[in-house]
Amino acid sequence: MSNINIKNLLACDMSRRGLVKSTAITSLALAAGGIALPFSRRAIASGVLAATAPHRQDQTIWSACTVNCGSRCPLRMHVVDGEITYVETDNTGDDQYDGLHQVRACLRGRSMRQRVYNPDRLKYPMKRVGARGEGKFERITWEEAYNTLAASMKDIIGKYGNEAIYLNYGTGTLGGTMTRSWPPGSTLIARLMNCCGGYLNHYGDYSTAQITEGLNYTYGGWADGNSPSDIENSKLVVLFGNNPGETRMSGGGVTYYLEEARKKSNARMIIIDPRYTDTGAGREDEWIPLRPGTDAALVAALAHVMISENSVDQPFLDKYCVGYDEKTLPAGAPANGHYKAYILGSGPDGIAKTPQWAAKITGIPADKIVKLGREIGQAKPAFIAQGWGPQRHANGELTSRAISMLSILTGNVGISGGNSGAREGSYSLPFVRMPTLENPVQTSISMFLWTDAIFRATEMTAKRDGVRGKDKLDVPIKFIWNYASNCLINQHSEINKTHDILQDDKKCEMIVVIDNHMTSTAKYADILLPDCTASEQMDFCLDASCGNMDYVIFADQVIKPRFECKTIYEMTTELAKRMGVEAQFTEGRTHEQWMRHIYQQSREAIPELPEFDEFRKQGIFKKRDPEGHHVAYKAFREDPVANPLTTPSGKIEIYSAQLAEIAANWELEKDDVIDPLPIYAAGFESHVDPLIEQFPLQLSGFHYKSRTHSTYGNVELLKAACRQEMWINPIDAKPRGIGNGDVIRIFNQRGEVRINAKVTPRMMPGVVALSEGAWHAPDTKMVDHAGCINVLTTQRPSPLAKGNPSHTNLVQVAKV
Ligand SMILES: Nc1nc2c(c(=O)[nH]1)N[C@H]1C(S)=C(S)[C@@H](COP(=O)(O)OP(=O)(O)OC[C@H]3O[C@@H](n4cnc5c(=O)[nH]c(N)nc54)[C@H](O)[C@@H]3O)O[C@H]1N2
Ligand SMILES: Nc1nc2c(c(=O)[nH]1)N[C@H]1C(S)=C(S)[C@@H](COP(=O)(O)OP(=O)(O)OC[C@H]3O[C@@H](n4cnc5c(=O)[nH]c(N)nc54)[C@H](O)[C@@H]3O)O[C@H]1N2
Ligand code: SF4
Ligand SMILES: [Mo]
Repeated sequence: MSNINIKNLLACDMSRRGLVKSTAITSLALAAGGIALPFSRRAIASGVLAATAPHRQDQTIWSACTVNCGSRCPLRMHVVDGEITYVETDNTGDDQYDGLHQVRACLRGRSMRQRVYNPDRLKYPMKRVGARGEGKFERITWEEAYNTLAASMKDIIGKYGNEAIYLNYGTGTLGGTMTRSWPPGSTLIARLMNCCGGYLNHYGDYSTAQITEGLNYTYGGWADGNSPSDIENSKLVVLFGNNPGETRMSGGGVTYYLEEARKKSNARMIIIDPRYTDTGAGREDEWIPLRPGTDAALVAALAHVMISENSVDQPFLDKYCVGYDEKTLPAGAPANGHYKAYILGSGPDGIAKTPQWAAKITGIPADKIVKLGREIGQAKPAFIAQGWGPQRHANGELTSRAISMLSILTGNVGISGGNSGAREGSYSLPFVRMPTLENPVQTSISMFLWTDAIFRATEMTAKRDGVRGKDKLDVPIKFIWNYASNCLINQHSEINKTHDILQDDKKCEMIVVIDNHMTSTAKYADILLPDCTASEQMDFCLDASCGNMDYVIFADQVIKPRFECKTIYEMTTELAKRMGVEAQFTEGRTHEQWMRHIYQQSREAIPELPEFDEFRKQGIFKKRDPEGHHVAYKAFREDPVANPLTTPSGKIEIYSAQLAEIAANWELEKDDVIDPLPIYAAGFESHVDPLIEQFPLQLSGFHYKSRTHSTYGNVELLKAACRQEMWINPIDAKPRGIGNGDVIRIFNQRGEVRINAKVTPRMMPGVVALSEGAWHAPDTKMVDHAGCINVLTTQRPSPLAKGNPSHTNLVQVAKV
């Protein structure tokens, strides 16, 4: 079995499984149906219609929800006279958990009709006429839009070079193949730009910037995880800031596996999160709230318990790891620079990481830490995993490495029922993607620092700002492609600062936004292009975080493009014509011909795939992992010499010499810590920052069930079902005179948000939470009235990854 690391080929959220397995043939029992509806609403609906209207054509067409929620779902769209009348989901297969179960869409996907027919739909190409962000536009023709863009591209490339052109992060349709919007290098925009000399690239993502960098030094590359289906072999499940009940909601997603697998193993489940999540909601055995940003302190104390009580897996640490104790500390590391010394207090800081020490930092009582340390030390195998909430912090790189230490200390890596301490992994079908050619430009910036690259680009260096491929940036960003992204405003940190940066159109000269809706980002466009939704074009949809049954969806064209909307392939083809690169760009293929082409290649990799037209009727192709469950680092565990990791030593690096070198050479700001060991360091804007005097509450974000980030944020039904509120404990609400439902002000030095309070014991005292993605609604004083958290977040990056510390914020809260 060959292991191919595919992290760099795959998308932001869902494809992170680290490994593609070679396919073995298993018999497939796909129910031929999918379009056959037994007693469905279709029969009822057409019965009703038949009584009132002459014959109308009622069709069911497969489509999909392609947003970035980490899941993927098929949608069966009911169409009458060219209009979607209602939406259903997967009805194929035997629907057995161990078989080919149904991939049922969540309420967001099922409300797709309300996104397609939303009053916010962009109808025509437009150009800006007011100031940026004012939202004043004038309708133009597609001809004018294409010609303006081609002229601007030529002008900017001529004046500044290709590094002045930037593809902004955007995941609105990353589940698609033709329409795929992320990573930037895998989009049709990239293909176009690669035909025209290239563009400034970005690395990292808003989802996992810190863990990607952090665990790269521990495991080498993207840290893989066991499939959640493997929990059927676990005795204990420990989840750090991992909330599949809200972030993996599909019937093909992690939440379903977690529940079904736990039914089989009866594994205890402990949830460590400042917020009592829906993943818990009565299903957990224990919820342990802790202060945001302090997981590494908790882990250090758990390690103290396990080391003191001799429950660490010493043979595993000796054979597979570097730097646990003196024996495996690399040459060149300082004396007592190893992990055990750090924990027991004989390292440079001289502090023993006792439960009492951690209790003060985390807010978890010391006796609870002792009990948890014993439980984790004794229950084998244990599935220890982290979501990406703990790492989306100022000290997230250290936190991600620290949490993985629990799996490492207990020897749970590479075994069935265990896990690496990273997020769960899954099986992955080797379906072929649209080829997007090579970017001739090597320079890249962290996806989070694009605003800096507009106003202080030439000051940005490799050692201070993480510029890659060059020692420093030579030119600022002058042209931004913003495709299926709300990251210009809504999803990027510190909105008021971004607003100021974008106001000056001498700095960034051209912003082109391609979206379906008039989002807050769209308001900052110079040229605004109306895209087709997934319902208006044909595509394949894939890359779900899907346990041990992967699938591909044939998302057919359901209705004609609305208004003057066009597909991304048509837009980029027209631009390629005007840039003189059409032949290279299209290779003579239409949209459908490209799909048939990549499907043909995919069938070579996955021989069980049916013919194109059969697949089109069938809608979804599912296949179970021939290995049973995906076990991360299995080959390494079996034979670490034959199958080394890609770290410099080939082993798990608890002490990283590479990080020691970076720590010695990079220029860091106050409170920024990079360390060779997975230590606890509070980071900036923590609960011990002097700023706490002025802003005494820690504000953490979370990903919300009513939206996928901001997408679906304009569906009224979903807004009413799951209201936007700020969670606050009664202990913090009472002295502020705040009652449940009251309108409150949440503010800090960066801005102010007004929204209703949810007063609830589900929130840890001292911490408040606001879900990310609400549509920014500023008044004339830039006070937001929708609950958009990015008014309050900072653009200061984390030290190593230069990533977004979205969940690290200090605020004050008051009743309006
Ligand atoms: N404070 C805070 N900020 C965060 C986060 C956080 O936790 N806290 N999370 C971060 C994370 S993890 C991520 S991944 C980012 C996500 O940020 P984005 O990638 O910007 O995700 P969305 O907000 O869903 O925006 C996607 C855009 O795509 C559009 N779209 C949807 N479908 C289509 C389509 O078919 N075609 C086109 N052209 N457009 C389409 C939508 O209308 C929307 O405007 O946000 C980040 N921002
Ligand atoms: N419904 C829905 N699903 C989604 C998305 C969405 O917007 N909506 N977005 C998708 C995307 S792109 C991504 S990247 C993923 C995001 O997945 P995650 O990053 O895992 O989601 P979050 O909600 O940001 O964080 C998970 C939990 O971490 C907790 N947390 C915050 N800080 C800390 C901390 O310091 N320590 C601990 N222990 N816990 C902490 C939060 O309270 C939250 O409950 O979700 C995906 N799924
Ligand atoms: S939002 Fe996610 S879980 Fe919901 S239907 Fe879409 S892909 Fe499925
Ligand atoms: Mo994400």
